[in-house]
Amino acid sequence: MRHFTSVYDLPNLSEAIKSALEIKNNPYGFQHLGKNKTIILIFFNASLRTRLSTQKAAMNLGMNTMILNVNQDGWRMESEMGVIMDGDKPEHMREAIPVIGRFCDIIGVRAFADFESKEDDYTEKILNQFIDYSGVPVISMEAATRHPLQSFADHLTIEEYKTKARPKVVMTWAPHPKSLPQAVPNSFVEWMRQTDYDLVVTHPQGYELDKKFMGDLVVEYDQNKALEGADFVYAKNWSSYTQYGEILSKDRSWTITSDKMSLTNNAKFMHCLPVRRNMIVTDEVLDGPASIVVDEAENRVYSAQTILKMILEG
Ligand code: SN0
Repeated sequence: MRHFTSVYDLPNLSEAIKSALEIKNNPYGFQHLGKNKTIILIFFNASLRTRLSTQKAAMNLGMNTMILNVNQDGWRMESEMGVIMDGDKPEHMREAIPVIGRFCDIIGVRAFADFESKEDDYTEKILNQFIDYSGVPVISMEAATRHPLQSFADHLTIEEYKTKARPKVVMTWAPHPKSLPQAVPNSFVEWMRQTDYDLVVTHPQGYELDKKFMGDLVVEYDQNKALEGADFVYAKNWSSYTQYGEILSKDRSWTITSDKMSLTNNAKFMHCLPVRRNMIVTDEVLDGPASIVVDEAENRVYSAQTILKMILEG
């Protein structure tokens, strides 16, 4: 594996899960791999878990880490080719990326969808420039259309908590005040479809995800019906894909409450965080015994470490 941008980059998903569980049991067992190796983490957007867990994963492997917050500490970067650079962006990615590549062995990139162009977002314009110009392996720390390190941690968490071979996993849209990317739900669905779970997706009309991720999965538009018998409830907001970036609903009858959870098979509640309390989920559910969001976040370390280890092993 050279780059990691989606589940399809893994040579074998169940082996990767096994490896993550081994690393979790023995996190410092592979320190020799990272000696004198450097990872640079580039952030075009804010981060808490991704930044700290990826840095921790790199440290566990004996690597050095450098972090650049592009829009705060760096020059503003131009990404268009052929432009006359007479505006407010002094640096072009075409040079910046190969320069960064000379300073490190692996690059992690976070570049969310910015909703200015659906085409630029869905062709992963920024992430692909890093792949094309850096000369080193690139890992996605949430790009425009996917968040594979999150999905890997989510999968690992379900494997740890499941009490039957084929649990019912329900991904539900929930309301939010802002326009959020589709990366987390796209990636979660894509990842779950690689495993034999009973996956159900529920959302209001107009929130259909790109077919590329959904495949032939049929949406259940009735959230209560979807939640019946669920073993895991994975809540997430996203903005519309078809009416790109728009908020079509803030309907709080979709908020995950104790009443909604009582429809399930004593389900565990999951969310990638940060989570808007009493919009996405009530305090009662989030602070109650069903919530496994902190364990899920901890697994971000082991998912990142598994990927970095595979890349270091070449
Ligand atoms: C990001 C998203 O893709 O939904 C990152 C999730 C891991 N979430 C947000 O940007 C939340 C921002 C907010 O205002 O709640």
